[in-house]
Amino acid sequence: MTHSPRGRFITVEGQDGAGKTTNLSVIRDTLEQSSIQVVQTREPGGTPCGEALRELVLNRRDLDIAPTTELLTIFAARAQHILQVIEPALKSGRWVLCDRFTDATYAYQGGGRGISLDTIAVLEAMVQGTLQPDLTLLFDVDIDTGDARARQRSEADRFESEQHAFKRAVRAQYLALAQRNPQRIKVIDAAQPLEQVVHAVRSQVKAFLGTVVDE
Ligand code: T5A
Repeated sequence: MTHSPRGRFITVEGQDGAGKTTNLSVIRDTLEQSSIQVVQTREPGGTPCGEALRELVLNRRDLDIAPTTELLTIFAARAQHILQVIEPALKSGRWVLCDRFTDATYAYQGGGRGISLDTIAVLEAMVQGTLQPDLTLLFDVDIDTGDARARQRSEADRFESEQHAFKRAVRAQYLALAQRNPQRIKVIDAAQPLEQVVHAVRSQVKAFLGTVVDE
């Protein structure tokens, strides 16, 4: 019996309104042009249970949700997502393209809410074991531009309604993560016109494909 090689795990990250969602199709197209089967998903969410938990943490403005409750809810959704979607896809040789993953937890719950990064690391180890993305594209943009773009797209959720200081801390934490993990996290200057962002995204994905083919 032959086994397919394990798939690769690609995540996109960034502040609200940075342009992640817009560029998911660019990443997907670039992979599919190389005949790679892609499972596209998102966090929080990606399973029926995870989507219900997403609704709770993003949109239930009527509830007073403590930071620890928010953190545990996001990891609860992640546990379900890994079990039902991410691991089965990777094991079957498909690639997983995920709109946000645990870097977002470090940025929003760590940077934004001020939860200790060590606490997040404990939950990360418990829920993920050794699972980590192989490539992360971090869309970085100044906060005013991100806010303006997010506003033009939809009504603000619980995170988009946060103050400037929260958003500054989120961005700073994302950039710190990129500095600590330069092999995995590639920063895209998302303040550029869309055409240039798309070009940068394609280049990063092709460079990553080159490393996979060369293995
Ligand atoms: N969260 C998530 C946590 O707190 N912890 C966690 O662990 C996780 C996983 C999820 C929220 O949950 C939080 C963080 C988030 O607040 P989400 O679904 O990721 O939210 O966010 P969305 O609301 O779907 O999307 P974003 O607000 O993040 O925006 P995007 O996807 O970055 O931006 P996008 O692509 O929708 O673009 C916004 C607008 O800008 C335009 C687009 O056309 C669109 O209209 N645009 C550009 N315009 C000009 N130039 C460019 N270069 C442009 N790029 C995009």
